[in-house]
Amino acid sequence: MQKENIGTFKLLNKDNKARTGLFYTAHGVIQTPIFMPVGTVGTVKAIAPDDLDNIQAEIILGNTYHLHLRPGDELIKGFGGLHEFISWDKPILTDSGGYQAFSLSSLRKISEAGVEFRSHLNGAKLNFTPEKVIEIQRNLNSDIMMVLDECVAYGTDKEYTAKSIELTTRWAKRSRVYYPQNSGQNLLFAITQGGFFNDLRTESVEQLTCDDLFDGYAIGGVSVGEPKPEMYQLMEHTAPLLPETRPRYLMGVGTPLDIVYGIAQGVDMFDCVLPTRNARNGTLYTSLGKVNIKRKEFAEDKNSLDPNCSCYTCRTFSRAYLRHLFVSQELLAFRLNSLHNLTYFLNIVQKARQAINEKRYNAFLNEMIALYPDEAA
Ligand code: PRF
Ligand code: ZN
Repeated sequence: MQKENIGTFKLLNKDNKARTGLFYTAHGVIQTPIFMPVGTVGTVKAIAPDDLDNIQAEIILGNTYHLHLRPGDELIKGFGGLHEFISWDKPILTDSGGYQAFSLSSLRKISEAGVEFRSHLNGAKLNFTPEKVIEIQRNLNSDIMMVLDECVAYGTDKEYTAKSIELTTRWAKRSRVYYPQNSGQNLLFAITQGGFFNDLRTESVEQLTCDDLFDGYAIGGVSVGEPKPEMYQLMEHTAPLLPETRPRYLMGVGTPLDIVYGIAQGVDMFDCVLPTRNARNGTLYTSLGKVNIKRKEFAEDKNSLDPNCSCYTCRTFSRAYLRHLFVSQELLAFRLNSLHNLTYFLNIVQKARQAINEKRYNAFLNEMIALYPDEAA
């Protein structure tokens, strides 16, 4: 990638609020809207990089907190960075670890300086500051770094949430001061918060976007246990407030329908453990809806899992064999199921891009609502 192009976000087409674009990072260009497979500890579980290439994954996630704990970001730096360490030469986005401090750890203490908490592995005391998580992500050499933020729990009151967005803004600005290269080798995204209060969401976006300091903007604090209609309302309110000229990333979302709905609101990037986690418990997404592969009805089923999928799993194996692998707890089940589910999620964003480019996104959204009637808000 030519240095001067890094951080460029080129808008290609719009269909109402939905948009397609190209985002330039140090390890290549990603097409948006995009789904990013989650590889928290430096591996997309059960899947090797050549599989990821085959299913045309364009960018994967890693996690600052997990990789700092094990094997250590200094060690990874010694290998030339995370791409070299894990043998993946396409873009990597790393989450800041702030969210893990809130979701995994007990005994966390939040202050102006940062967040103090204990390792979920050995109980060791950790101190994450905005500067520290940038330093870790620089050691990892991630293409897209995320700032440290505070993700408040669902149901947090307005008074606390109002103070919290101010802190998240001060942390984001400290991160930018610590690594001042806008459009640098390591791009930096800010994370907007604000709980489920529209006015605080607006305020958080205004505080973080006013000086155009960041290479992209995320919506954090969603999918924290709220009812679906609240989540959809929040997306609808917040996504259009974000700058038109920067990529917008909805963190930790979601189901196929959530993603398609988010795209309709103008979101460009998504990540979620759903395809890989569900693959490992036998829940598979198909063009005909969700399938639980362990069910008896598939015991002698000679058909492929999804007649409309061209992944290795669907090209090669019967439902009966996939069921057998799963009920026998064979390791191959994890790989084949994960390959298929990731293919399904990557196909959704591919189809979404095509629908936007052909100005028929609303019809595509309605097809998806029809496919997942129980999930529609
Ligand atoms: N902040 C960060 N990472 C996240 C989130 C957040 O709010 C979410 C929200 N569900 C997922 N991952 N830093
Ligand atoms: Zn398949």
